[in-house]
Amino acid sequence: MNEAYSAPLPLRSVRVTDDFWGREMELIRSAVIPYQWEALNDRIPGAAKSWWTHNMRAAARAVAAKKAGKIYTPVDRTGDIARQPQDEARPHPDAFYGWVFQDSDGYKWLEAVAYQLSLRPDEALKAQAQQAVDMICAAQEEDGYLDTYYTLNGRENAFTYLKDHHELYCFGHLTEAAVAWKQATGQDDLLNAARRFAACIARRFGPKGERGCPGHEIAEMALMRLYEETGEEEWRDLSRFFLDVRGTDPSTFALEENRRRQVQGQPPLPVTADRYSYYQAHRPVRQMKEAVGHAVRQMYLCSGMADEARLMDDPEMKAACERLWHSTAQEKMYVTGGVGGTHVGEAFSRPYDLPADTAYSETCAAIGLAFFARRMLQLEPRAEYAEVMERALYNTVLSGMALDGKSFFYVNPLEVDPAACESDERLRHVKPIRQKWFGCACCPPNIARIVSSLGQYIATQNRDTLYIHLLIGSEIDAVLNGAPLKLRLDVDMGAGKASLTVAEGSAQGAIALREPSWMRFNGYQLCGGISVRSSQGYSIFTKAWQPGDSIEWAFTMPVQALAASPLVKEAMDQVCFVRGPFVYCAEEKDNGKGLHLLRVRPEAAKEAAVTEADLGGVSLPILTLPGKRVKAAANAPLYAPWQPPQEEDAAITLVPYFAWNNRGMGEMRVWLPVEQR
Ligand code: FUB
Ligand code: ZN
Repeated sequence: MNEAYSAPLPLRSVRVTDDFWGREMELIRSAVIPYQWEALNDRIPGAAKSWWTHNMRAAARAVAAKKAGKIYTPVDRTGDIARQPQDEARPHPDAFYGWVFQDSDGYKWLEAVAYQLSLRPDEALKAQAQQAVDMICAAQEEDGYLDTYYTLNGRENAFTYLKDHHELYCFGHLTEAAVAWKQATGQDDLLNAARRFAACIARRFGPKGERGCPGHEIAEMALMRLYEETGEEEWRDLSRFFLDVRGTDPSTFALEENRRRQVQGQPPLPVTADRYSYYQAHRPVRQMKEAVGHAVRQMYLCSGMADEARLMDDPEMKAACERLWHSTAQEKMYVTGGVGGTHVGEAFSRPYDLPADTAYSETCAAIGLAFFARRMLQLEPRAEYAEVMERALYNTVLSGMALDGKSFFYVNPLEVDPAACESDERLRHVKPIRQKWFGCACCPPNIARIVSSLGQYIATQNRDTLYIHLLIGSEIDAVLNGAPLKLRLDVDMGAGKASLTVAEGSAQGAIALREPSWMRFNGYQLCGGISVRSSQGYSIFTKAWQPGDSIEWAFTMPVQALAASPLVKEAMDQVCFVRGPFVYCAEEKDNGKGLHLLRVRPEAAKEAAVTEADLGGVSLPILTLPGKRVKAAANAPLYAPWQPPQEEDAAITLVPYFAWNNRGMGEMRVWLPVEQR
């Protein structure tokens, strides 16, 4: 592998000490993980059902029956993607319930638990997770197959509907959890289950087997991770196979559809790949230029492609990743780091189509963007990747969860009017208040796993350089040129002070610190002959590091008004305010109803007062700045000759976007119209 590529440090080597993220991680440990286990067990009153433990137990019984030589007859086999069979109030104990990908929710939860256990041993939590691991292992069929939907609905149909069914997706999440579990506990139980399922998949698909690839990507990056953990090259090769078969003619999705159509007596469809852009299977991945289709799928595919580019040192794949990065981050990303401009198919829209109110911006898609960004950083440390990763993490990823960790957003628009959500079909996907759980609950446990593994986003290292991508207070155990070095990164955003200190160890090498574009400072105070150079938005400090060496700096985080490119019609003549990595928004609670009537001057950013306020159990920095409110008489005619708007002064209060909607339901708006002069 190319020595310039970097890798995240083992999770326990990056211990977050930061006030802000420390609270989030502790929230996940103490509140979110226990809450989500209750949800997976369907014990949250008034919440949508998960069916996770139900399906696992039912599948385990079916597997046991098959092993005992009994004939297993499925209860129901409608074969549809979203089945809610029978009467949910009186569920049949042997029937599968929920979406076909329901298994993945528990796998994500387990992965989050594993990360938490890596950071802090907890016997009670481990015992609970062990129950989940045992349930999963019991639901695995003798040949390694593991997907409760097909085990309960007709195993003979397994792998016949890769386009819309999710066996390979569930496999991917199982594998991610298994590697995390192995790393946390040293146990092989779940890893072996993942390997056995991988082997079952590899017996069916691959250069010597059938052509096929996942309809919902993730297996690609998961297989690469399994390869990195075990050193077993067959998993890397299977991942590569899935990547390279994708989008080639004849389309495996079309062939699969035609087999289904034949059974239904319908004429065949053309077998060219070009119809499958929703699944990113419209052309070979190496030729892709634009982020298209289902946003989470696209981001997970990009992550797998970036892994392949790194692990195979594949410049053609890296170039494809760069093109897709550009399309995503420069043409299709919300200022909040969300992606997915349309709810139709939970998908990317055309370039610059970024509507604020009908936005989809699924929490999982922002998580996928952070995965992609971290992998691009591993390929090449460029601050632009880190800035996007940071934007996604601090804004859309966190907005997916309430400050108490007990309710969640699936979609994250930049403008919400609860009254409109109630009455407008076009906004049916927008929930104006976070939900306790979802029938399709992909997002909540995804938040738990990414926040619990934050250390893997803070820093990466190669042989001679430690890259610090996110300015998040932490203790970092790096290894430079084979020598261990314990570092302490302290960041006090409130006081505008930061330092990086060598606590223990001596090593020759470089520490590359990202300089965030939102930070204003006059350079570093260095202690001890450190040489400094700058590259791609990182300051690179090189020396023979000794205990006590330190880099210190004082900074400010001025409030800034940001405008979107004039090509973004929906944000024309509007600005949003940001401070540090946080995007701010106006809420009805502080500014009254009719947020579209507010007017701001971009220069008012300089006059913004920063104070702390309780936003629902947590005290956070808020902004107050002078603006105007257009007077809107209730009886004004619908149309009238133009006149200068009647405006009154208004003190506008803005709160961090991620923290909105923690003080009850109300309007919210990120983009604010600029005052006419
Ligand atoms: O299909 C599995 C997950 O459910 C997707 O990633 C989400 O967008 C949701 O559709
Ligand atoms: Zn989701």
